[in-house]
Amino acid sequence: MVQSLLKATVFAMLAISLLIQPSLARPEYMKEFKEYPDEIKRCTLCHVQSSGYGGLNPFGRDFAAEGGLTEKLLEMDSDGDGYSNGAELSSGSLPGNPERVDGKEAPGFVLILSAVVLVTVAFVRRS
Ligand SMILES: [Ca+2]
Repeated sequence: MVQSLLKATVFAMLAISLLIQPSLARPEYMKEFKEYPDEIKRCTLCHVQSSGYGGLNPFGRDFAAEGGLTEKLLEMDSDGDGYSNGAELSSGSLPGNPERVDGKEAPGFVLILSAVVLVTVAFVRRS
């Protein structure tokens, strides 16, 4: 039983390390947003997930294309939800996620972790 649990733990750690990519968020970019509410100051401002997995969201791609927080970027509606990036930033909304209304993280990390736990439990039961 202990050996099975050890195998399952090693398997789970390997799975997590393969699924999670390092974050590409850079603190120097966040300096451009210092006048905005704290709710938007997170990796998911520009990335699909807080882990950096999934790449840039629509706002992150537009930010990169503009080379920074420009007036044009503030007037754009990167996520297509009908609100300009500037309006969303000022209200504490993430402009790269049309479903986000209060700055909550994307559920990606939780889903990945849940999948790893389920696979680990299945592995232990099979052993
Ligand atoms: Ca928008």
